[in-house]
Amino acid sequence: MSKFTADISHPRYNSLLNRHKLEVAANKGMLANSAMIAHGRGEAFDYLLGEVTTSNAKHATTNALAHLMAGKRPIITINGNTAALAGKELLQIAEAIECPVEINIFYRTEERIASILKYLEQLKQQHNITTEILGVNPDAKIPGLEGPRADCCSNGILSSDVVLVPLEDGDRCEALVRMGKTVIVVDLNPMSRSAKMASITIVDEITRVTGNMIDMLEQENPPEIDVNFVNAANLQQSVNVIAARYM
Ligand code: PTJ
Repeated sequence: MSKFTADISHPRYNSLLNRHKLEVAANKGMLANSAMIAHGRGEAFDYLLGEVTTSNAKHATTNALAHLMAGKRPIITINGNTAALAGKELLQIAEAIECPVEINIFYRTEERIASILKYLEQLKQQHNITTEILGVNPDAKIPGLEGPRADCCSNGILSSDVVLVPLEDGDRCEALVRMGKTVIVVDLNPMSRSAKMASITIVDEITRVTGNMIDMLEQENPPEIDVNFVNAANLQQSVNVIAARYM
């Protein structure tokens, strides 16, 4: 496996670092075969957005965090890509808002679950995190989905009221919305089905989102729910940012 050698002054440092994190995770067996394709699609949209957190994305992040903090049974789900890119930060956010995380992968194999679990347990130890990790022994199904992608935990996703599902598949996002949950998606593509289906879509790169959430959690004033938030308008703002950059 190649060693990460890029200099922090490199203009594409973060992009190169994220690619390296995925390379390492792939070697550990954490990722789906199509993980790099999904990441490449994300990178393409990030390039169009200017590789920065736009003001509407920041607002969506604030609103999402406020909903998670106000939830009765919030949950943060972690798949292969998000474990690799932002596993530590997602665990830290869950610790701060006192909710569990659930490993919830689209291309489910027991080998991948075990590999992701091992990685997250190591992060917990290294960073003194006590957050519970669910998802290893699913005992429930997300209604309306077929096969292993429906698997979930009754004390996790199934009974949650607010669910953060970064880089989620459109079908599963739709099924969670049908269950009446507040579904928060992170997706760089403002036109994806997940982005359109979710209650709140953060059109931003997952490592920037988790960094922003951690900054917000460290601030004195807690984030506030925006009762007037309209997700379609938020998505349109991201599309407008892209259009304005290339006109
Ligand atoms: O670990 P698994 O089995 O759950 O599989 C995870 C992937 C991501 C492979 C799986 O969920 C998948 O195939 O996802 P999709 O349907 O390709 O959707 C991924 C979406 O995430 C795309 O719309 C990308 O634009 C977006 N995306 C990719 N990388 C990032 C991202 N959004 C934010 N930050 C990223 N780093």
